[in-house]
Amino acid sequence: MVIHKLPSQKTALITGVTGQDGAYLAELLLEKGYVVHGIKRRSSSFNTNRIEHLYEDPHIENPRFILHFGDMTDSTNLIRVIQETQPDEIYNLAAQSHVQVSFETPEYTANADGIGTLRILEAIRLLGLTKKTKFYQASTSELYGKVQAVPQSETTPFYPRSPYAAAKLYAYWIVVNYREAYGIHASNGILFNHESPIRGETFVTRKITRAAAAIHLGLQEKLFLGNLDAKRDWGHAREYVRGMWLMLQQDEPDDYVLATGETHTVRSFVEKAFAKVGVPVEWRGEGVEEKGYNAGTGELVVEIDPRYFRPTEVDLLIGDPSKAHRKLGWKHETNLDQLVTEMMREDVKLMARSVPGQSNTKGLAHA
Ligand code: NDP
Ligand code: GDR
Repeated sequence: MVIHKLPSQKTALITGVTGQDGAYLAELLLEKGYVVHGIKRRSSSFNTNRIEHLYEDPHIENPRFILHFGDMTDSTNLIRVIQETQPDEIYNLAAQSHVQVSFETPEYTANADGIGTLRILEAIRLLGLTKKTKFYQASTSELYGKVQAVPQSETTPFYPRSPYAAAKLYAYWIVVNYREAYGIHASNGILFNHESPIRGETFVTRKITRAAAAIHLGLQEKLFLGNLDAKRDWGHAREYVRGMWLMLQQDEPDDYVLATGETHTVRSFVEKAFAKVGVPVEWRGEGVEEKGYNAGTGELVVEIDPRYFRPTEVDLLIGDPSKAHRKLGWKHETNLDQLVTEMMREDVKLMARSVPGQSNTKGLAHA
């Protein structure tokens, strides 16, 4: 395919374009006039739902959104795609991103999330793009792991608590090293949890909003969860991808925390989500015996399943985003209540489609 671009047009390459952040970032960059290339994995079923609305027929002249097959574990593929696309900016969002799954697939997670990052940095170097291509790495608040200090900032020591976090630790430091050794404009965004209606269904927020919607519509009886006491700093993904872009617009590369500065338990997320569909949750029992009941009807709606507990947990995350505020002019806008409202509204709509004759969003009139 021949890609003609105007001299003023920037080119970006996004790995992980089919994921939550990849979809929001592709949308943002296309709005800004970029030519956007995305790497997607081959899958036996469609994995492009989140970017369907951005899709352009590759047969049209000068498409601005172009997908390439690829994988973070395949250097030859990464080198070829980077050589062909000659990007001004690379956003490395691809990862096996589920913390609990990383305990089951530690070697693959290290390969894709850790060495995968090295493969891209090496490609930039081997292709002579160290002065041209700016690089963003999707680093994570999971690096802080076992609490050393709060709120966590760019200077708080890391203590990873999962194979995922250990892989991302390698990625973080190899980015710093390539920046210092070869002068690459490479930055780490240390992003705290960010969610949205297109969040993966097995992360706890989306698991809760989908289940609350399904229970409300009579499609499911109860929800099984793990550790209700974990505390997370949850923001909105759309705002966080803007922060990624801002990092690459700076004269100098650097590392930045993006967070809201507030923390909440999983338990309180459950209460907020169920409240949006008129179900007040009352808790009885302790530890794995704790259960959540619909305080109105007495029905059991939440149970603990120990299989969702992690061998090592990250108990408390609360970020200090003041550097990003000061240097990037970035600040979160959506608070947790607004985030839960939006996720619940979208999941009730989604679930209602599977109920014959049901398309209402009753109970969400106030949401
Ligand atoms: P998702 O899990 O939604 O998306 C991950 C993306 O990576 C998907 O496009 C997935 O493809 C792709 N991918 C996975 N493995 C490979 C591989 N081996 N080769 C190529 N592509 C691969 O994650 P998010 O969008 O939520 O997160 C984006 C990045 O930010 C990740 O690196 C994550 O670790 C990190 N992060 C996320 C935070 C969050 O709260 N969301 C917070 C901090 C960091 P497919 O669709 O085919 O599965
Ligand atoms: P996290 O997100 O591990 O913070 O990683 P997740 O939503 O999976 O877990 C958050 C907390 O909820 C607890 N929890 C459960 N989690 C899941 N998934 N399923 C459950 O049933 C459940 N019950 C309780 C967990 O124990 C945990 O404490 C996310 C990912 O997006 C990473 O890629 C990213 O780097 C970090 O956020 C920042």
